[in-house]
Parts: sequence; structure tokens; C-alpha cells
Amino acid sequence: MPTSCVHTLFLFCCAFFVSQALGARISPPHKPLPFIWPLPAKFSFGNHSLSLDPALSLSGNGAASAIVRDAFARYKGILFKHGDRFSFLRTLRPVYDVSKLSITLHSNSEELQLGVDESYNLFVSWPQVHSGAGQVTIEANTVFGALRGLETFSQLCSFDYTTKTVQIYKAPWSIQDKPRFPYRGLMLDTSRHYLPVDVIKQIIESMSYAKLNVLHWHIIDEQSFPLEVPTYPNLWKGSYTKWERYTVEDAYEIVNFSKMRGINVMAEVDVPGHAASWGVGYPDLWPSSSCREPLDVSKKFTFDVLSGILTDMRKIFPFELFHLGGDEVNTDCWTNTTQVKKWLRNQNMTAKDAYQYFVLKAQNIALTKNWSPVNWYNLFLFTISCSYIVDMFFRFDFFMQLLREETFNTFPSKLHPRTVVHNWLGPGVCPKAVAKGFRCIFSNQGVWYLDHLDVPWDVVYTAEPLEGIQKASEQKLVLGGEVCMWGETADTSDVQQTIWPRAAAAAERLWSQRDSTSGNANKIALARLQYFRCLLNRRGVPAAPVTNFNARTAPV
Ligand code: CP6
Repeated sequence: MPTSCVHTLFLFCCAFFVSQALGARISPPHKPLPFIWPLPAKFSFGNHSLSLDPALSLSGNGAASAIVRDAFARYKGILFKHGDRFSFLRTLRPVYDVSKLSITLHSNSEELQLGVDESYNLFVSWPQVHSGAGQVTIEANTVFGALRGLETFSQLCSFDYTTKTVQIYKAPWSIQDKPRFPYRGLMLDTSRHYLPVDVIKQIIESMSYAKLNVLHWHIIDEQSFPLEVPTYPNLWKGSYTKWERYTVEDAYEIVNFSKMRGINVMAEVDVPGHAASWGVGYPDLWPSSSCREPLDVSKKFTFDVLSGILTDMRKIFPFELFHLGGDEVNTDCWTNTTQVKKWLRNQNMTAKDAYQYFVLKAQNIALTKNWSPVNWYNLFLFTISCSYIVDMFFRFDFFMQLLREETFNTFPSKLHPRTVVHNWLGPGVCPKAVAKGFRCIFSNQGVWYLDHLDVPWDVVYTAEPLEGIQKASEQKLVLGGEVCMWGETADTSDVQQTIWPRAAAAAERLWSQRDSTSGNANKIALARLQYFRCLLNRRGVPAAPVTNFNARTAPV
């Protein structure tokens, strides 16, 4: 072969490989996803912008619902924040592409419960001429599906500062959406730091932006008892001050405000540990004044008070789940206090038996009120994985776990079958719970405890509630998951920036389909999450930057 040919071939091959390499680098590795958070189950979109009339009107049978009408008004407030104040510059009122939003509901039930149908279809048509006749249509089986559809619609729009109009981007749209899990929670702890009702409402409002649907209200703990209980009016003497309290009306208001946004409120009364504050108003609830926790198991009065609290709370909280805590119980006060010791001996019970007796009695009280009990549960005694052994040396708190009782590992077969097991420590908890036929909520402490500031967003995002659960029948028992905002280290001054944006990472995991959040999805989710975080900021939510704090990448 002549040398020139070899040269040509060589150059050709070089050019081919270089172009391949460059091509691979410059062509996007995936189709760009729209800036919707959480990502809908199915969607298609075009490439046209439509202007939205500031006088947008609501039509369809959805307009008959006060919940839908209120939501429509809220979203109009969000979309048209800039008002129509530039209209005086125009000689003629412009013709907008879209002037109507129609909501069709296939049922008029407004009952909000676990598993309520939140699916919706959203269509944005593209009028070929600027006629005002463009249509936005939301179809849903319930008002709560319509709320989710309105949130998604609001995320398709933004204010265009050039034309000073609100634009719907990438029309026409067709979206078919539904949640992957029925339970998508956020826990707030109002015992370690009191949170004013207005702050709780702001948090509820922001939950609706991320399509979270359960507020788990950890109202009471050992530090303070802020809630009014009419049957036992001295209980809230255990509040920090007389101003840091919730009246019955406050609690009603929180439940109603949540319902208007399709959010259930699951209240918690954590017994028998984490309840020392009860004794401020009723010292008889303590084993002794020097040994205040757990609640005195030997007295009938203890269960009378518990029953009174639950009776009063049942009137406020219509959700079918009620959290009874049951975690971190150290029974030393029972075995070291004379009258409890005596009672244990008479009953022929060990401290462990008494702990089981207490939890099951509390469960029965909740069950007679037609609540399904939820209990915290950790698997520490069963799964001492390497990381926990390392942790144990550094964290006294983990070491203490060995001395405490937890509901599920102490007496799993005794728990009522309606019990929902709430996983808090260790991986592999839900797989064990569902294998025994219990429903489960995933809140693995290592990834979904928001007070752990060193957990970066992508670790939150990639935590998978179904991990380790293969059988479809067992997967169905995983109700979903919940991020927990424990209150020891956060208060009104920083609670929202601690919740957001990482709670949003969990929210997409819980709402969107598993395959769209798995694999290398976390790499392409970042831009969308950053966009959502800015959207929260624009709506007045003080969400922190997504990646500015990240202990893993900080210099050691
Ligand atoms: N309070 C209550 C807490 C915790 C739990 N219950 C908790 C324990 C360990 C960590 C974070 C929170 N502060 N009532 C456990 C469910 Cl790391």
C-alpha cells in the first residue's frame, strides 16, 4: 500500500475517533427533563410559550369545591405576584393565549385519608392563533388530585420580565401523574423548641409545593407539653412558658389548614418514655420526683390520663393513623422506685414485660378510638453493622441504645396487626417488618433525619424505601416514608432552611416512579432540585442552597 494511502487511512481513523470522543462529550447523555419537582409519572411537552391571562378564570365542576376554589386563588396569587401593573403602558389590553383553567372532578368526596386518590391528568392545549382560547384542563378523581395538578401547573409557568406576562413554557403539555407511595411525610417536633402556629402553617404550605401529604406532629416530649388537653387541664403547665402553647383551636386550625392543602396530620403522643413533661402538671405520673421517666406503669391514673388525652385528641385529628412513640425506653426508674418495684413483683413482671404491657395497653386505647397505632422501631440489637460499631465508639447515644427497649425487637409478635412500624434506626428495618405482615414507614435515621446536617441532598435522594423488599405483596405494605425534623437543634430561626431543600429530595423519591429516580438519576436531578429550591425562595420559603453545605466535600 502506498504510504500516502496509509497516511490517509490513519488520518481518517484519527478524525473518526476524535469526532466520536468529542461527540460523546458534547451530545447530552440524556433527554433534558422539565423543571417540575417532583417529576410526574408520564409527560410530554412541546416547545411553545403561551401567555396566561391575569384574569384567568376557573371552570368545570371543580369550581363547586371550596377546597379547589381556595387553591386556585392561592396559585393565582403565586403566579401573578407581579400583578397587572404594567398594563397602563399598553394602549389595548393584550389578548392572552390562555384565559381559562378547567377542573373536572370524577367524584365529589372530600374525605382525606391514607391512600386517597391523588392522581390527575393535566393538559395544556396550544391554540394555533393568539385567540385567548387556549385551554388548561385538569382531570382528577378527587379534589386532592386537583390540588396536585394545580401545583404542577404552577410549575410550568413563570413571569417573563421582557414582556411582563406570565408564560406557560414548553406547551402543549400532556401529563398523567400519580404518587408512588400513599404516605409522604414530614415530622415536626414542637417539644424541644416551640414553633408558633404561623410557622407551622408556612411549613405546611411549603409541603404542598413538594407534594408531601402527611404532617407528623411530634407535639409532646420530655422537654415540654405545649398542647391544651381539656380533660386534664394541668398538662400544659409542662409547656416552656404560658405563651408557648397550642390551644385546642390552634390544633383544629392546623388540621384544617392542612386539609385545604391535601395534607393529613398524624399526631404523636410518645409513651412511656419521652414523657417527663406530663408530670409537671400531674407529678403522680412520675415514678418519683427524682426519677421521672418512663411514666409510672403501676398506676391506673397513668392510663386514665393517656386515655383522656387520646379522647380529646380524637376530636381534633381525623387521620386514621396515630403515633404512640414507644422508643428509647429506659426502665431503670421502674426497677429502682419502691412502689413500682413492688407492683412489678406483685404482677410477676420483669421491666421488659411491663414495657410490653404499657405499649400494648396504649395501642388498645388508640384502637378503641378507631386509630391504627404507629410505633417507632429500631433494629439495633439485630443488625449491628460495621458503621454502627464505628459509631458506637464515637457516640455515647448509640451506645445507650443497648440499654433501651424498643417495641418491635422486644415483642414483635404481640403488636396489634394494625400496627404501622415506623423505622428509625438502621437499614433493613422495613424488610423485617413487612415480612411479618406489618405496614411500615421508612425514616432511616442515617439518611432521613434532617437535623443531621452532614447528610448531603443526594444521600437523601438515593435512599430507597423498598430496598431489600422483593415480593410485591410485601412492597405494598411499605406505606412510604417521612423525613424527620427533630427539634433539639433547630427553632423558628432556622427550621425551614434545615427542612428545605433536602425534604424535597425525599419528596421526589416518594412521589415519582422508581426508575426515574434510580440509576444515575441523582446526577441529572441536581439542576431540577436547584430550580425547585429557587422556586421555594421565590414563594418566600427560606430554603437553603442545595450544595453549599456538604460535609463530605469539605476539607478534612
Ligand atoms: N426524640 C424522640 C428523639 C429521637 C427519637 N425519639 C432521636 C434519637 C436519635 C437520633 C435522633 C432523634 N430526639 N422522641 C428516636 C425516634 Cl440520632
